[in-house]
Amino acid sequence: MAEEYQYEPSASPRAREQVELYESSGGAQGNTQRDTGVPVIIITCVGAKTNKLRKTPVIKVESGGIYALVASRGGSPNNPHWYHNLVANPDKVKIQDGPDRFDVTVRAVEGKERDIWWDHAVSTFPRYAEYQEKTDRQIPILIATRR
Ligand code: F42
Repeated sequence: MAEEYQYEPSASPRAREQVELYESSGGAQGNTQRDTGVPVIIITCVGAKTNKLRKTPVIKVESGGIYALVASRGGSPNNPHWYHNLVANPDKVKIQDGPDRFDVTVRAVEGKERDIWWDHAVSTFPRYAEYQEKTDRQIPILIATRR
């Protein structure tokens, strides 16, 4: 996927630096959320508007090899851009989890299935519950499975 698209670093310095450290260390560094130590993965996706390659750190919420990508954006009123990218290009997504990098396909989850993943997400990273309190937006969850 990477050979077809031009990489555009995140506009967030924190996210951009974390991606650089994660990738340059082969996943050995930059692989936790800075003040909680909770593991982090890197999502690579294709821009919904620019068709550029985008890379974003998110919390590792995983069960049985399936990953839940929680579009919390700190509880802001709007979904993160990466969420729009994944919805627009669900088959042009990679995950890096530590040293492992692999292609995934993503899909949104709703209802009971979403509730189960939400509970797992909050038990992994309790701040998600605080973020949901901050906004009327229901924080979307996308499920990523290996291709
Ligand atoms: N964010 C989460 O939402 N969930 C998490 O679990 C999470 C964990 C996490 C852990 C560590 C860390 O350092 C950051 C973490 N973040 C988490 C923050 C996350 O990395 C992102 O910074 C945040 O979610 C915002 O994502 P964003 O995609 O909105 O990024 C902004 C900063 C950005 O890069 N904006 C670009 C810009 O130029 O303004 C545009 C990016 C883009 O993808 N544009 C698309 C395109 O076509 O190129 C269009 C997208 C559209 O909206 O159509």
